[in-house]
Amino acid sequence: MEHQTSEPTATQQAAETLDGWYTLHDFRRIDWSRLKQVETTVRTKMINEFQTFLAELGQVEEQKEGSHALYTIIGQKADLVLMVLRPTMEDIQAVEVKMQKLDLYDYLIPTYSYVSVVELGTYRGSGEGNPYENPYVRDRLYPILPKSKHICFYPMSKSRRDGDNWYTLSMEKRKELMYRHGMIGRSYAGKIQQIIGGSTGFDDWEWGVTLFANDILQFKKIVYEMRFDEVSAKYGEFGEFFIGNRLESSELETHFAL
Ligand code: 76R
Repeated sequence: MEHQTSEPTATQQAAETLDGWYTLHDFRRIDWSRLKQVETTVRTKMINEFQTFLAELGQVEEQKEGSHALYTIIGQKADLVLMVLRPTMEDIQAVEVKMQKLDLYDYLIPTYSYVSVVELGTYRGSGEGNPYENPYVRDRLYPILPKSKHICFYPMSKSRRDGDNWYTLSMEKRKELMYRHGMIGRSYAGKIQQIIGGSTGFDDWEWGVTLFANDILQFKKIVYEMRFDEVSAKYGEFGEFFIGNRLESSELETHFAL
């Protein structure tokens, strides 16, 4: 008896990703009431120690062995975020441990953190040859973070609801949808820089989205516009949003002045 060809199963081809530097977003609240009890000279010393730490991170960035960014956070979810990128998760942890040993960090209370790895999708193909040797790809996988005035961070997943399950869509369909997503994204060229961190298996959501802009209103515009695009409208599920302003190391004395 002729063997019947089996029906295509619901299992779809997984998207291939290119993975770059590991990433930690470390959100902290400033414990002002305790900090107010610290003598000015002691506080200044703590800030200087923090500035030395930031200068060390700056040296790593100059060697192109990682990158970091310090921003304030507006609203009550946190007061500061330090975003750090490093080649390995061990390097990430080393920065985390070093940071936690700083005297100032006795007064910076953890409120949220996010762990991911810089990810590029290959829905548009990954070009000729080894993509990890392509300079354009390398610049995006191992990015030196922009010095933009503002940051926006939020975690998100793609839905697995019956009817709207991203993970049961065919590769062809996902490619088509991601193409449209990319086109919207590109219309923000020069206004928004985005870093997508893949976090499936690493943290509670599937991606961490970090956006940088000099005009803070562009965050609202791009996120709103994407909400009408099928990828986000039907399949996007979002966590908490954090936005903030760039905080230079040289501004820390003023920022912490009482
Ligand atoms: O064109 C390309 O080469 C890149 C295409 C591209 C991919 C594969 C792209 C472009 N993104 C991709 C993947 Mn994106 N992105 C988001 C958000 O709030 C929302 O609704 C969504 C949050 C924003 C604002 C954004 C911006 N992107 C992804 C993925 C992984 C999906 C997967 O693999 O299933 C997510 C979760 C995601 C989410 N995207 C762009 C942007 C911008 C600005 C671009 C254009 C960037 C450029 O061309 O340089």
